[in-house]
Amino acid sequence: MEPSRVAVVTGASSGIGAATARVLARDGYRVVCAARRQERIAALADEIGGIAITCDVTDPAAVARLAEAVGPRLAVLVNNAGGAFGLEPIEKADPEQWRQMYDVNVLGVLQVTQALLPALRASGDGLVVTVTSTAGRIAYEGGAGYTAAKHASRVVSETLRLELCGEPIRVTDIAPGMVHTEEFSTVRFGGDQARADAVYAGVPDPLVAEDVAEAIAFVASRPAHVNIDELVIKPRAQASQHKIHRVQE
Ligand code: 8X3
Repeated sequence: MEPSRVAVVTGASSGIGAATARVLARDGYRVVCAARRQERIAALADEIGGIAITCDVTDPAAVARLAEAVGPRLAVLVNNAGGAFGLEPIEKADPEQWRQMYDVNVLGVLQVTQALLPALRASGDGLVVTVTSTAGRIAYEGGAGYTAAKHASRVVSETLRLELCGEPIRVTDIAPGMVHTEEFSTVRFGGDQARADAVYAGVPDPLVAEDVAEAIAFVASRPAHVNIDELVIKPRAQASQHKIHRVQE
């Protein structure tokens, strides 16, 4: 691969985003690490020889600055920024949390993809990977705000593939199941660590961020004519959303 191939990873400050930035840098990409928390992405960019761009994907001005920093050509965009807020049933759900989830998981993907498509096209071999979730394929109690948003981002990805057919841009939806990252569940439960820990309690080996990052690197390393449409990745202990093997701790 040419050493100058550029990749953008949103939500690169932690978890799957940070792991993906590291793996793509290892594979020879110059990685633009985009996230809101400047200090974290600055340290990551230093570590991997990349570039840190402070960016809230829900802020159009910040996204425009990201596109400007990326420049005229881009090989890989990883739409990873996203998240879940709350686990209340529909009867009690907070519409503001739903709005935030739609904003970051759907409109964020829209805005970043719109801004970077010209550069992806200009590279002659572009790839858009969107990190959705198994939540984009199923429903579970208390999850409607998040699952609805992830279903939407999955459909955005599918539609983009249709719209770009015939152009030199591949489109992939990566759908992880249970991934034990430092922040996903803690953020979902507003910092309640006990509730966050309970999600993974007794699960022998949940996925870790690196498992998903390696899948993204695999997708990116396929020849230009090979489009991996979708990858659903779960730990062996998770046969479905409601069937998870747990051992007594
Ligand atoms: C995370 C998977 O099951 O918490 O995207 O919705 S789940």
